[in-house]
Amino acid sequence: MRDDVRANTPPDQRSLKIKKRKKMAAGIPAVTSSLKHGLRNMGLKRSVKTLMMVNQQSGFDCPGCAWPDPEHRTTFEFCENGAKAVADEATTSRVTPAFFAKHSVQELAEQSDYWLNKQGRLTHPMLLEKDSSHYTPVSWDAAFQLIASKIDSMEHPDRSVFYTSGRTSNEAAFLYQAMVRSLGTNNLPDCSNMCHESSGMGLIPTIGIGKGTVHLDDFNHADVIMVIGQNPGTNHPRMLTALRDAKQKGATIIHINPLPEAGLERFKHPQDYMKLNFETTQLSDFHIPVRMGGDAALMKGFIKVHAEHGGLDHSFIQNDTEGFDSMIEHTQAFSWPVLETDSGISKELMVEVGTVLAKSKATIACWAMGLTQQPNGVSVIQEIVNLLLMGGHIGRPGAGFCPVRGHSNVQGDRTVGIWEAAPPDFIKKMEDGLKISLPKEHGYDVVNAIRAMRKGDVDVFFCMGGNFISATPDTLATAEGMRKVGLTIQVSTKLNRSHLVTGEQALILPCLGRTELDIQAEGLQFVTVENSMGIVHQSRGGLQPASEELRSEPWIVSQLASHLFTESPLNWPELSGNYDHIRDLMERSLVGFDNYNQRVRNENGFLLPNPPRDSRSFSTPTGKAHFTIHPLPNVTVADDRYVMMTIRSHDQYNTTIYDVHDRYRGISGNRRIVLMNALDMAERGWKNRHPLSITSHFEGETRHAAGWLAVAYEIPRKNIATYFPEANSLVPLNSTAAISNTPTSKWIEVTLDSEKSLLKGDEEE
Ligand SMILES: Nc1nc2c(c(=O)[nH]1)N[C@H]1C(S)=C(S)[C@@H](COP(=O)(O)OP(=O)(O)OC[C@H]3O[C@@H](n4cnc5c(=O)[nH]c(N)nc54)[C@H](O)[C@@H]3O)O[C@H]1N2
Ligand SMILES: Nc1nc2c(c(=O)[nH]1)N[C@H]1C(S)=C(S)[C@@H](COP(=O)(O)OP(=O)(O)OC[C@H]3O[C@@H](n4cnc5c(=O)[nH]c(N)nc54)[C@H](O)[C@@H]3O)O[C@H]1N2
Ligand SMILES: [Mo]
Repeated sequence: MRDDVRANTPPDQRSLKIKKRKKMAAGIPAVTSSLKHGLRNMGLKRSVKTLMMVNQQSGFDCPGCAWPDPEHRTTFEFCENGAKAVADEATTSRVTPAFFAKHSVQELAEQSDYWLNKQGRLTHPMLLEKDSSHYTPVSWDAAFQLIASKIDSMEHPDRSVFYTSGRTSNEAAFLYQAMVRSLGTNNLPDCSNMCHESSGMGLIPTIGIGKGTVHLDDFNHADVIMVIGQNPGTNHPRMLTALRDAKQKGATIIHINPLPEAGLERFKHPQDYMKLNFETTQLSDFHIPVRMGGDAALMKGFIKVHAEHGGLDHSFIQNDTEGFDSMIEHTQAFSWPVLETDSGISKELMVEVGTVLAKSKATIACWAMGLTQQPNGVSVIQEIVNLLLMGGHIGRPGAGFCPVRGHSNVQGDRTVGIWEAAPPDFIKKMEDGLKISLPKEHGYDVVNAIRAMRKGDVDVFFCMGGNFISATPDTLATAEGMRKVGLTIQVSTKLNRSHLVTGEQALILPCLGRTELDIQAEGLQFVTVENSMGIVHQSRGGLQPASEELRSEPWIVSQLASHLFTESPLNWPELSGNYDHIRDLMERSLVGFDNYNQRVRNENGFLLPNPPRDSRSFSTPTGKAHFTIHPLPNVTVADDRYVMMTIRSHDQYNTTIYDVHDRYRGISGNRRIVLMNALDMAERGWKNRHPLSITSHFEGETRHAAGWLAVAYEIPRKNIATYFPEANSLVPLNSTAAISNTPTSKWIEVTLDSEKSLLKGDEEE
């Protein structure tokens, strides 16, 4: 019966409304939208109480994104979308055992992601037995016994896989990886594999660290800030404040994106209304509507201009880098017509902007998924490294690299050991700290974990947060793999599709969220997180937990570990009784965490070491920063094909759909839409709302999804955009970026076909 559970998001049949897209981000609509979501989910008193704690030194870290907090904070240190993320967790609705008794898994699987999330917080551990139609309550102890017995009966520890999403605290993530590695496997895939993996893989060999090299204050000293493949108005709204401040101090902002995303055109800080300041700031000086995948050609164009216009930091190039001459020689060989065709940008614009870059005394490059989820995600980031190294834009005020992280603690999780391919020196230090011998062979990343499931090689699949089935590529293929697993376990706060597309047996373990009080054996606890700029700080919730049956993530790990290991040098239950004990263990097992318990109690936390930023030193094998050489990716597709990117709307947090609107892009009422160039539509005689089906093509295979509506939009020709996760069934599992193995969610070759009308009347607005 469970075999026909739908793995995809059912089409939302509500009628699509199309308005002109917005040019300005934030402002009054943002204030009303935060309030609306707060009031709807939490009521007035709880909204005020909760929102006043967000990102305060004594409050909790916003689960919205990983953008850092300023040292001097206002009472309202959150944005519209952070407020939505908080309201979503602090909702007063509940998913109880009675709810699961009423609805079969099959029934729930037919609901949309929006509906599932709206049902509220999970309250009890629940078990789905083999061949049964309903989840039933289970005790925590019985749940741990079931997992332990399954793990015990495995032929090899590598038949278990442990996924992590990026909201998990440092303490929980550290204990979790210690448990998994003690078990004898490095199968630790995480959301990073689908997110900024390409950034890490691009930066480690070139500058010796897989993280950004700027402080928030660097934005106040930059001449030029590039924002590449990123939509901060929606996904990192507080970044707009930093850009506005930089702009007011004279920085030039260059926005490189196939779409003209709202926040970068005009920005109005919502808090300015309270100061009766009604002016808006134009943020970007240049919008470069690069065609999808064209950034490598664009960067090569900038490098050529840079080389011709001077602005080279000769002593830095000479003393601290390698490979400059061959990189320049290689880049000069690309002709302008080739660079123009591949980037979709004229030589004039490349020269104009390249000249601005060449003159800059301090440049920051920011980027996100528009680059990392491309087939050439790693090498295009290394082209940015080439560009910035030429001018010595690293390790000095106002300059450096800023990969803008997504999940609020995704960077911290990696720092403390959530890494399927951790290097030997990291494992060695971990072994010394834990006094346990750990496996050395690399484990599965996300894509390889799915492949292993499909081959029947996985008996136990444990998810520390996230929504694996909806976040991963190739939904139907992943669902097929998931159903071959013996036991799947989800540690979650909210109901999602991963609770409905499961292994033979499935467990839901409900946990505390960021907003909630966390009381353990030795009293009230706080956790710590690391933001996008390497600052580790505290986070403490203040709300009563959504149910008495909720447990903290560190407690869940320590209890499971106690059931798994009869003998262990670690006293697991004691560790989670007081998180200071976990932090002491982390101090011994990780680099950069000296006096952890003391330093993290500083008001603004502490900074992790970052050699390129702190001392312009590079932990590469040669001790120097490296210029690298890359061919141009092939961005040309057959005449009848389009290239599709899958992006976020303004009303979602990854797979969590808050509502069916995308305010800035002027779209509401339906998420199964295809943004398309008006000329491409005209060529096929299509108008707004024209019904379509999409077929993706990869290595001779096709994947098909029906029930989409065309929307004319400012997007380069032959490029189209759809929303994640609806379009994930079209992303081929094997289509991944070279080296990082990240699914190419921003580069999917597709054909489009007319469908019979889904709606009455196809009239245009
Ligand atoms: N409110 C909210 N906040 C979030 C999230 C959320 O879902 N909702 N998600 C969080 C997470 S985990 C992450 S990783 C971040 C994601 O933050 P973003 O990376 O901003 O998210 P996407 O919507 O994937 O947008 C990618 C951008 O890349 C552009 N793009 C696509 N292809 C190309 C290309 O070839 N070249 C260039 N130059 N640009 C391209 C798209 O037009 C789009 O503007 O946000 C985090 N914050
Ligand atoms: N096509 C396409 N696919 C993509 C992307 C894309 O741009 N396009 N983006 C990729 C990116 S960048 C990312 S990061 C991944 C995201 O992948 P995931 O991190 O796996 O997905 P989320 O949607 O963020 O996970 C949401 C779920 O997390 C649970 N949750 C929320 N808070 C907590 C908590 O505090 N603790 C625990 N234990 N659980 C919690 C809730 O149950 C919620 O339903 O998706 C990737 N997939
Ligand atoms: Mo992400």
